[in-house]
Amino acid sequence: MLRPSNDGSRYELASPTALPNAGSFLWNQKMMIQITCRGYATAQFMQPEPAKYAHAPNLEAKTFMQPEQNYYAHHPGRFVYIKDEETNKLFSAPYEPVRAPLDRFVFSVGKSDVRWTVEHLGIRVEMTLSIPTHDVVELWSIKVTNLSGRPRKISIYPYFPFGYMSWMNQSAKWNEKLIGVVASSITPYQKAEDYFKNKMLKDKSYFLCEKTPIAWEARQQKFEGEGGLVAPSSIVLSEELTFSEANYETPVAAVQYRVELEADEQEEYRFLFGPALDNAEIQSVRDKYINNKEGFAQCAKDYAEYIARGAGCLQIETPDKELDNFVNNWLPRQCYYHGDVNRLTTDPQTRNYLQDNMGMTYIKPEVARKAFLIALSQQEANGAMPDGILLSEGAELKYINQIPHTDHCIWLPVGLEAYLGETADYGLLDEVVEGVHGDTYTVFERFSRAMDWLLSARDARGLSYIAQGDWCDPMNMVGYKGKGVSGWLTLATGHALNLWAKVCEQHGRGELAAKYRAGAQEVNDAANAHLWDGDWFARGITDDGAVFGVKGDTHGRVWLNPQAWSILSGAASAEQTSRMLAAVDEHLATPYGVVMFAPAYEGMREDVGRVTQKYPGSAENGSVYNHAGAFYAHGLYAIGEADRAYRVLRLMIPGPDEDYKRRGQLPVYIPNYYRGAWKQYERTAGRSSQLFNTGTVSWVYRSFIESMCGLQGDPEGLRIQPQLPSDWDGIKVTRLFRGATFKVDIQRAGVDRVIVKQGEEVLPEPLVKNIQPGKTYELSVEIPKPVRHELNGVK
Ligand code: CEZ
Repeated sequence: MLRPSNDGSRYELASPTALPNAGSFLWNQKMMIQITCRGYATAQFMQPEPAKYAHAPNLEAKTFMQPEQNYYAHHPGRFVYIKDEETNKLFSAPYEPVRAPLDRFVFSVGKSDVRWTVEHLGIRVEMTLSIPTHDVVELWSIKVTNLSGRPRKISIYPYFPFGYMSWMNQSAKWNEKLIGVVASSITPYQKAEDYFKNKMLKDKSYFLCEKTPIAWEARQQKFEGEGGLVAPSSIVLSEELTFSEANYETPVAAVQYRVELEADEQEEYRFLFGPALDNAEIQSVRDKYINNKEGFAQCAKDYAEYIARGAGCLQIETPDKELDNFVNNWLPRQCYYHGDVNRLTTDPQTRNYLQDNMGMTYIKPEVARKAFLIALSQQEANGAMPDGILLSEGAELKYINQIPHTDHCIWLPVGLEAYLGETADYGLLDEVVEGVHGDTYTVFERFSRAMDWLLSARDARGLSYIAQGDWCDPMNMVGYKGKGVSGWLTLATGHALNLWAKVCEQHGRGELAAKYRAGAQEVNDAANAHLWDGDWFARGITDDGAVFGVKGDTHGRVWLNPQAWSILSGAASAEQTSRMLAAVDEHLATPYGVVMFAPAYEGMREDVGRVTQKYPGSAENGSVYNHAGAFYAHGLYAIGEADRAYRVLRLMIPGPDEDYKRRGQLPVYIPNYYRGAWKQYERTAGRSSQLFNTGTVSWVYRSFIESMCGLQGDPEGLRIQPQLPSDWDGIKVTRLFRGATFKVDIQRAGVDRVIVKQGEEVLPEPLVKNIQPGKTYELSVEIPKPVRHELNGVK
């Protein structure tokens, strides 16, 4: 049903019904398209705010991508109908809207394209989607082959609906000169000032054809008639499409090619689909990609090169081939997507911006460097970080970024730790950053100011205020009256201060290091005094003084984040840690990963907030929220819990075997969550959100590189401290680091500590110093055998 290509660069799904919502995504800095195996698509482009060029059949709210989004017959999609002219039989590729039982189906997901092969009625349809590196347009090639061994007469009808574009003005018609259907609309608005803002919006959508079709349809209703999408009247009841126009009617692009194909004969068609300001722009797109014979090929090559630049810094060979495939091919691709386009928003949440760039550190560290400078230039006068970082001229803080969250400063030293480890670019700290609020400080000073703010934003007990949310966005009513505190944020503050203290020390600022270490100690002490519940840390204390995330709670009893971060911050003693790990195993571990908390809430708790209103087991309400799991894995590696950490990470990747159906997703990205609440809702537990925007991946990539493979930078060079799962004997790793290539063979041996050999020379400690860019280092690394195995006499 599902298999990778030999080199892992593609995944192929052989059924349109086994994982009906499984899909893939392509992006560039201006657009993104997510498309399912059955042909439904959600695409957006930036102008500079996100917009659509193919719409739902009624006016949509403009909001972020939806988890577990559903598809329906009229959902935007890209389809091709095939009619046998002799029998009048019909099917559609890739599968929707006709849903005919197919003889063969292959949905093939590549890193830089998406392809389908569909066979039915003795006809093969091959569809390929690619996008350019810089423009907003979809490039479609549709190849039709006669497999039946006899001459055939067929009609081919690409069907690309535009949907309901606007309630003010929408239409579509055939354009002779452009050779395509052009739909026009006016983005609805009501304020006079918006007229001027909207003037330059790309309100046209087009479907251009390389070859002139014999007929077309531009009006959705005319195309469908009474037959509906399963048997559109203008296909089934008429020999030719009817040349309809849409005049303030829902527009569509459907065109018809009638062909006679000899046995084995093939026809190829090419199309462009996208948004434009006016016909001149559409003409220029046509000139570039269709009139220029090399347009498609050049575009595919350029785009593949663009994607290849995000290949990352790690290739592994482990006993788990599916893991290798994911880590070598798909995980860096997803990190690159986040780091390169910032989720296609003009005001990414500050925590997302900083964490997405943490992932970019391992792919293009210069991008991460710049992100620190951009973010810090928007630091508020009091040292706080704003809720979102504005990335384009005229951008505004919108939606979630108008709600005060108190955690944004945390992510500065967290991301910096990764960045300095990877680059040792301590010069960054001395850069002078002019602020948008008129102040000027160095990076170092700005970090200190952010840490000072964290220290100041605490109550009399020393616990961190939560306002209307922390990392958990929808935890909006714990502290909206101004008193509530976050247990997680308190512990995260401890961790951030310790991380920053270390940098202060490395930067020759011992007195500041001492100050921030003392601050961390104070914060950790406060957490221990007010939040330790005997076996785990509580999640917070509400405005009215109720401690929650404690044994007495029927819902939201144990939360993962405070446990993970108490390990990182040093607040948890060894004794506390072992109690917490046992509690996590008991309350939060599920076959599909570790849930963010349990039991999931089943009704509104007004002193916690809208997280409790989400459906139990979905999103932040007790799902396997992978971002939280990634923090936990990071914490586990910090204390040498390699097996637990690996299990948490491995369960984030769909598969193998039957697990795919449960997750419903291809192993080409990690989703933001899998359904949790598995005790309450066993049937849906493990189901993927299908949302590939998530801070998870930066952490997971980091964990595989720095912890599992144990190849982490420090000021002197590359430190080697692998933490393999105990049932692995060894792995091979290629790691790019500071311009050099490290080929590392890691094997278990009868040693009591990590021994690194470079050639015949045993290094005095597991650290490669004086790294020469351009050089290849071949290292053999011996690591101790797992204690447990020796005790059991298993190996
Ligand atoms: O958004 C993410 C945020 O982008 O939720 C995370 C948070 O840390 C990230 O910064 C945890 O809350 O508002 C909501 O209810 C949504 O659930 C968002 O919080 C969530 C969506 O998954 C975004 O796609």
